[in-house]
Amino acid sequence: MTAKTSHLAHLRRILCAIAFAGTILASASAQNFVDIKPSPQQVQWQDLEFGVIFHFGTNTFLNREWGDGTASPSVFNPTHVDTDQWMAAAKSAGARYAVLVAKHHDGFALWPSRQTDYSVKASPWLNGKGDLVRMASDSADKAGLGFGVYLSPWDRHDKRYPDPKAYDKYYLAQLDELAQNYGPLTEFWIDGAGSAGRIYDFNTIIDELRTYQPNTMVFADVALYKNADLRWVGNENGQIPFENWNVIDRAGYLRWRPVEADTPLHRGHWFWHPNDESTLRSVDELMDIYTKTVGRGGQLMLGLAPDETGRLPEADVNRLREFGEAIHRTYAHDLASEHGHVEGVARRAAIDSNQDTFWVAAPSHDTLEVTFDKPITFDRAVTMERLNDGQHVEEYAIEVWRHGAWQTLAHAHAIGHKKIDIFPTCTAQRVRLNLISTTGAAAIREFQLFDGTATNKN
Ligand code: FUL
Repeated sequence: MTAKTSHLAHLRRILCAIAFAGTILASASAQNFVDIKPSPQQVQWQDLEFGVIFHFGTNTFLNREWGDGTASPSVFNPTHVDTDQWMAAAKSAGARYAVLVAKHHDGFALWPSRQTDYSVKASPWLNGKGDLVRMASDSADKAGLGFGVYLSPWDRHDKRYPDPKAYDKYYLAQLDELAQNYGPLTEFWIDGAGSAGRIYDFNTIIDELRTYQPNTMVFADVALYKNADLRWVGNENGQIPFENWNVIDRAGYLRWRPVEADTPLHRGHWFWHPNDESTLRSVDELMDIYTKTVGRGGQLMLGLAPDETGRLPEADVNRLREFGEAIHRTYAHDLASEHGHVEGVARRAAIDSNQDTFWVAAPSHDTLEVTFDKPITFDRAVTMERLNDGQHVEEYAIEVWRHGAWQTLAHAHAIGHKKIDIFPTCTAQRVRLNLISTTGAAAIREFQLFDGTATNKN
């Protein structure tokens, strides 16, 4: 090596070292909470707000919540499966997509999987020619709903389960069938129940899923799979009991992972049970759940259970419709957009009842004051942040001008996708959203005001 080449090699080494340090620095700075943004698919998914999940299988016929995997396929024999009815009912409640439990913990597959004998193929239903995943996805399509599947990792039937390698292969092959044959999947649900302590090769499994379904949002408990797109709220009561930040930290690994809160329409029951009318949630309970899930910036995933005939019980259908009507009635008249005035054109975008437009507030702190020609009476506010560039509001208040001062109606930290604040009914002529503290410039899609009590009085 000449002096010249060794000098060049030295220079190259230095440049490499600088580039390497730069990469480390760049990734270190990317690990700043405020820099984490959602993917376009996550933005789209968060706008869906409300989905339903259908549980139907051998448990439906055996009055059980968890099958042990020994039920004979002959028990699965619904007489009038009507997936159009399921989807119409979900739609009437206001749901925008439906997830089908394609395989629950009992291991019984609701589609004619080539990977096992334990499926609808072995049942008397439609002489073993039925495919419930096909029927449900077709009906969801027809109803204009997105479609997704749940494939339980915990499998109490399959004899490969004790052997992680063999079972992961089986699971992946089943997932392949679901990912390749039923159209685009809005969401793929990985349930953590029964899997404590078990390690699955989800990195490989999900890589495979993404090959065929690049836009599917993967839901999982953070403890089970940390690279999923969505996270479990941590309870099944239908509430988000914390300030809802979309970015979470898993030991220094920051990621945008919006929350989904799953809860069944029948308290404590995911599957249908005979004589179970008393567990059916009331409209008031459902509205409370809506406020505490969608109204806290998360996704509501409501569990629905067809009965042994394969239809949703009439009482459930009616309740879903009533729930949809109550949401509609409560949020029908946005007083801010109908009667409010704001200063300047830019602010108008936050009170135009159009989620596609938004107002960009000044960095760190700003206010949005809405004035009215006559006092308005209202009991709730709906505020939405545009999350495409991250979640920026750190502290805010909703205030009214009374007796010469601003008085607080609601005060909290996170707004996120959507925040519903309910307070004692109040009459005022000046109302404001006070962005007390924001990181960078917050973008507000909507600031809406409603009188929920008036609209629900009839
Ligand atoms: C849980 C399961 O154990 C329940 O049976 C149900 O499927 C629910 C949605 O998730 O973890």
